[in-house]
Amino acid sequence: MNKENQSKIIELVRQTKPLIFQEMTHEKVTEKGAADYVTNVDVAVQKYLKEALGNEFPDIALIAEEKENLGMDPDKSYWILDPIDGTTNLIRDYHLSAVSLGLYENGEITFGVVYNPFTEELFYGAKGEGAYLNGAPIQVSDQPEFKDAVVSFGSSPYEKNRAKELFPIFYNIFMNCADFRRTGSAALDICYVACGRQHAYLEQNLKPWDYSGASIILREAGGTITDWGNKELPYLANSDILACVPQFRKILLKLINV
Ligand code: LIP
Repeated sequence: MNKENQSKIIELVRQTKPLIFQEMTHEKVTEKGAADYVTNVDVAVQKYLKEALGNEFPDIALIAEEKENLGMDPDKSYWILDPIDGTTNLIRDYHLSAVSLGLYENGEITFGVVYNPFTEELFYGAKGEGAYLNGAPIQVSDQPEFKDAVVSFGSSPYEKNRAKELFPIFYNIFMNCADFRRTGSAALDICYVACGRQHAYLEQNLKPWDYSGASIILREAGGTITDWGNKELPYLANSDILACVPQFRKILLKLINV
């Protein structure tokens, strides 16, 4: 993706801000499942970006959260879009929600944008070209000691049946690090590792649109992201996510797989 097209995409994502604030003035919430919601804001942002990206890049198909995610062919190129990552946060006016967009081509994510219009923070990363926050280069933290690490976790609120297995793992990690965080947005959590605000983020069974856009941002900032078995991410399927600074990968894999 050349620089000119990167700027075009970033501008298209930025243009979701007035639409998001406009749609929030008449917010309508629909429950998709237990603790799983969609709003008119999610739907409007997805419709806008589907049209805008389709006009600019007609050869690239779309995979998106709201009913736009069937028949994924690994040989095709796709935009992988979460119109609002952190929908529960949006509904609660928590200001930790983001538009997350990734470009999937030849089996990998080569470009990603994550934009939080509430904090006016735009993260992006391009394969081999580094990662940026509002235009400034970002790097993961080089913190040496895990006892001083800040770790963020995802509680899988849509699948509370996992809690019995999950929380003992989180307990083990908590007892060995400095402290925990929970933002409620996987895309922002992964970007917060990329810019050094935290050292790791983990969650089970995330959807492609929750993790794809941010994954290239973390990698280009010097971080690592795999599933809980230390395997490459599928991008076109759900996956457990372990995103972290390289120096803590070994201890986290040990604590996860105790
Ligand atoms: C959310 C993720 C979050 C996770 C939630 C949900 P959504 O995405 O960002 O990390 O805990 O279960 O998957 O549904 O707001 O796009």
